[in-house]
Amino acid sequence: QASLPLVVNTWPFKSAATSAWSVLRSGGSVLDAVEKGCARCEVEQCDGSVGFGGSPDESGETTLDALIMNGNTMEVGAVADLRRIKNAIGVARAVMERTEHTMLVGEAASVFAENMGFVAEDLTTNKSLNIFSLWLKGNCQPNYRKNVSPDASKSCGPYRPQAVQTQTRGPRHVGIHSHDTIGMIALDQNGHIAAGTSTNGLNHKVPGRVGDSPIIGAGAYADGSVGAAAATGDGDIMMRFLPSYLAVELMRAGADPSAACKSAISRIKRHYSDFFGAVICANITGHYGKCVGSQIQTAIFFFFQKVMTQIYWDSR
Ligand code: SD4
Repeated sequence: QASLPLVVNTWPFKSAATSAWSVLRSGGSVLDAVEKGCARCEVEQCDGSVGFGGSPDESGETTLDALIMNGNTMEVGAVADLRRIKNAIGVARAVMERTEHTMLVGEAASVFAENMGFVAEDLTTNKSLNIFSLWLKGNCQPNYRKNVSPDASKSCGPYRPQAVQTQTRGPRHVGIHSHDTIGMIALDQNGHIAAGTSTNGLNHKVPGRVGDSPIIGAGAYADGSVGAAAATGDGDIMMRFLPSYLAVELMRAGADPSAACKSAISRIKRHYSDFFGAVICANITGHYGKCVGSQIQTAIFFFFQKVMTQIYWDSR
């Protein structure tokens, strides 16, 4: 199974894998591969969940989260709640390479990006407007709020807190078509490894919401002496468990990539049995694995088939 170099990513985003692959084949770095691969999805708006024009929040705006990590230098760049800039993974890389910081967020991150030469554009599209207006017509049910008053739950915010708890969150909000972040791992023949993510988060999220994807150790993690991992799924739950970090640490302790992914998912399922998500792992010898966690039995098979795209280049 092991073969180097290696590109592994979540979901059947083949053109992203192909882009990353061609970078490695032409001698490019693993960072370039991850950036190009994820950027390809940002341009193609993979599954509507990566890049512009997807997942409008409660105010109709699309905001982006992304992360890139160099497993050999342990440098990281991340951007969260990014507005008006399409190339979130590029901005994440600029945070890593053009600042001493690790993460920038929100409006200030967008201003930083503009200063770095990224073009400011409206991330809204007809599709995102349509998703948003359908939601408005459905009385703006607050998908991700709890403890809101019944009245408030039937009108668009601002939502008022209330003593009586209204459980609004449930499996209906998570599933194969509402969570399709790209998470990517690239490994070259010299043992260089990098990981990254890019997403537009969740439909109808509360403005300002940041998911797991840009959180180091949650959305992705890489360590050049061990391997890397990346996650996709219900970020509000996943980020509580740092599954990518956990998977890398398990591989460090000797677990093979499949077992490491499985343990990272099991840790979450112990607390949230209806959680939906997946982790992909690769070690520096080029072995890789995946694990999908879901209560939606009918979705597992479908999801399982499609969760990972991998391309090898056999140098022989
Ligand atoms: C998030 N984890 O923002 C992301 C969404 C996702 O596959 O993974 N989609 O919660």
